[in-house]
Amino acid sequence: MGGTIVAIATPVGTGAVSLIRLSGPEAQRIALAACGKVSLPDARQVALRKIRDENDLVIDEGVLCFFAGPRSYTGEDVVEFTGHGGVVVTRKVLERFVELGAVPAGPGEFTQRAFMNGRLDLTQAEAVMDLISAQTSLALRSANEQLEGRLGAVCQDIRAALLGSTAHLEAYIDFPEEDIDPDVGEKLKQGLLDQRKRILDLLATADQGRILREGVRTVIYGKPNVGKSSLLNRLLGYQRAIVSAQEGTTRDTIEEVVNIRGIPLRLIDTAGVRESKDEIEREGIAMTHGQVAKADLILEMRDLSEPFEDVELPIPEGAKHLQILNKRDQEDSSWSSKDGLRISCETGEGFEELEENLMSLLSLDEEHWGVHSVAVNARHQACLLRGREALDRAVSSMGAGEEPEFTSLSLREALGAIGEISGVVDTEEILGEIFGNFCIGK
Ligand SMILES: Nc1nc2c(ncn2[C@@H]2O[C@H](COP(=O)(O)OP(=O)(O)O)[C@@H](O)[C@H]2O)c(=O)[nH]1
Ligand SMILES: [Mg+2]
Repeated sequence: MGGTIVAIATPVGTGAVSLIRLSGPEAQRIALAACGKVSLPDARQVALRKIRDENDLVIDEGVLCFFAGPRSYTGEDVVEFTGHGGVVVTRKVLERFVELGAVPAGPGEFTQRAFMNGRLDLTQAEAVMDLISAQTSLALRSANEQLEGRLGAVCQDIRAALLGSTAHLEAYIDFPEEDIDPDVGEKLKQGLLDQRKRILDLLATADQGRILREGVRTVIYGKPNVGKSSLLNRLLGYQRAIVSAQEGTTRDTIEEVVNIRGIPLRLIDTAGVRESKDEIEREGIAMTHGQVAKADLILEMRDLSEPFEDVELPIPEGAKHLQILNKRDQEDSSWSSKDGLRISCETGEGFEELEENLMSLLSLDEEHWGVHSVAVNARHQACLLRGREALDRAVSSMGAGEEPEFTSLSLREALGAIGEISGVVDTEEILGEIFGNFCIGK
């Protein structure tokens, strides 16, 4: 870190325009040299400029903007050149900047610099990536709220309160002749329990966070030919999976994300479950059971056109599960006394009701979601769990009348864990993990 980095910030390919971004102490010098020494526009103003090669030949003409650090995305001097969006011309401009001393940026390096320079905390930096990869309006809203710093603010609050308690407790360690006043001890303990509750509240959002970021793992499960692949296709709106009257057509699992009322469902179509002699089909059926075991939601499908049979497929205990009766357009009379959600993948009947059932089963809808302004990701969850464990140790050591040093040690650990969330205490390792998943130029 420290040099001047450059990257193409727009996707590679042909488009109307493409944006090339420079950041670092040399950004201004490099841009000026590339423009053939014509002055740069004032900070935050745009001007039309030509980028020239070493022989003064024009490579491209476009709009140049200069952001003087620290008032820029990265906190450093930043230059953005918006040129014509051709693959070759864009690459040539990039190469020209490299020739003049810039270094190609790694994934997420601009955002990492923004974090290093205090423009964003770590949760906000992660939100940038969440925002870019948001697949639904709810995921977008959640990313925007995190980008505003809500999660970071809650964590900072918890940390500040714990820090206060730690300082208070450590004052007793510094004056060993004084015992902790039982009243003060009780207050300290209550303070820790309050923060523990806030940590638990954040932890409770982890499932929603995963669903927003990755989708609800929804497995379509049933016997062959009941219409599982037809359901996937219908919900997707196009023919993704092969549908056929021949049993055992789907042998592999097929995964696609659909957006149902703002909630991403990661739909997994599976091989129908039956006794099979075909080795490949048997492999597929084994995969089906694997998928069912990992599912957030199981859509168990049955066929109304076949006579009713009183056999149930095994469903893991506690799994969210919805039974769907398909082919209502050809319902056999043996089903007439049976309740259940009836749909037809052929005619599209019953799909409104299906969506409503899904939403209430997941207790998710846009209105409901309004109360959850933050939803933690797997990294936050791991930090929170460590924080909670350390806090538990601190609280029980106080109750057991142990030396305050023990309590203080556990509190320090809790502080470290919570601090990692927003990056107050960072380690190289965490940063590499987070920013390595970014796109180049961000
Ligand atoms: N009449 C009727 N046929 C359906 C319906 N859904 C699927 N099918 C037919 O049932 C057969 C099996 O469908 P498919 O989606 O391949 O079932 P899968 O083996 O469970 O994936 C195909 O011939 C479909 O056209 C439905 O709602 N009504
Ligand atoms: Mg199928």
